[in-house]
Amino acid sequence: MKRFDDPILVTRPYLPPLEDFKRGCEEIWSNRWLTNDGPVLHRFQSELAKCLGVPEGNLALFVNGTLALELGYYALGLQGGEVITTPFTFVATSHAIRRIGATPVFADVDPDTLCLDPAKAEKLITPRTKAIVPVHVYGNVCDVDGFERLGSKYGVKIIYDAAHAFGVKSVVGCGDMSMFSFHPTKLFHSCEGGLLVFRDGSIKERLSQLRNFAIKSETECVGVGTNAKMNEFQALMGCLCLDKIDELLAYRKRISDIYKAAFADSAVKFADSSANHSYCPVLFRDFETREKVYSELKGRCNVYSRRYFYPLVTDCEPYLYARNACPVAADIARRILTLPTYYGLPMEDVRSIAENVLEIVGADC
Ligand code: T4K
Repeated sequence: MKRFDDPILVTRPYLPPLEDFKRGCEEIWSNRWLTNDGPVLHRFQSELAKCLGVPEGNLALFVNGTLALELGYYALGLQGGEVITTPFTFVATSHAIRRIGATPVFADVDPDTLCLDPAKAEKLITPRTKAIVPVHVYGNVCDVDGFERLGSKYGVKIIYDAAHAFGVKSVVGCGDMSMFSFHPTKLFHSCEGGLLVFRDGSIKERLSQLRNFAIKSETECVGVGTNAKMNEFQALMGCLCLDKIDELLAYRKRISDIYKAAFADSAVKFADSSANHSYCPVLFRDFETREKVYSELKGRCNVYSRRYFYPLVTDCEPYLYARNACPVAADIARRILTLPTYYGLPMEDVRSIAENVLEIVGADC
């Protein structure tokens, strides 16, 4: 069993060369413009549009992914309605629904992709349903065709929480809207940040107003907005990380391939089917094995894996009304562990982590 001298964390952000960041700061100094739709933000937006193949009029940047979701839901008019979503996600997906005055209704997930199952979501559609919010969890792609069908059949909005899916080309432009998180724990980041990509370009102006207190002009405030603007330093970090995106993706694929090969003939199921390898989730036989691996990796190996996403959202206090509604998700949340993956993690360390996991599990198999 290998014990690492320095702790291995589940993730570390990519940092561009400091000299490049300093050069960008010099530009910000000379602009003397720090936030509120500055020139670096505009550069970041146009580079993202090019990279994603989406017109600039169909995307908007925010200070973080949670506020991007909140304002996206709000701009699409979900307040007061029911929104069907998955409990197997980070709490932000549901918090944003609640914070705009809508009610999350939880449907179960598909046991293979771990994403919301459209057939289970359909059973919960009522006249009060305004939207469905599937999550491309770990970058694993949802059944997009299934959700498109539900959107057309019932006239409900489809909004993807694509927080984990930056770099997965096929998800861009799906549904009415998608949100990508640029938090430093993501494979691509802007210190903090969130991006909305939306089908209907006519809501761009509304989103731009909502993130700036709903101010329309010096003398007009046209709604109850908030402050969710991305600042110039975030945008600078985003531009510098975007320059490196192909390398970041390629590096993660190599890590994922090592874990995949290591667990191929074992009782450990590797659950990453994504194209961006943003996480390296593994499923164990039962809760006890998962807990043992989590604590022994930490205690004996100095490796800090994470139980994303446990507890399940419906086991968290604000959502207990739906406790026990999703047995597949509940089972997965008790058996899953995400292993370290990030740009710069040495491949021999990845091999050692996988060997440690197999050794810990060994006696139980
Ligand atoms: N929807 C979904 C499906 C999401 O997963 C998220 C966020 C959102 C929406 C909302 O997007 P944002 O508003 O965040 O843009 C983290 C993140 O805070 C959160 O962004 C993320 N999902 C969630 C899955 O994970 P924690 O509490 O696990 O982060 P923390 O601080 O424990 O960091 C994890 C590891 O990363 C640690 O071992 C330390 C390391 N780390 C972290 C940071 C921030 C670093 O090495 N450097 C750093 O700067 O929540």
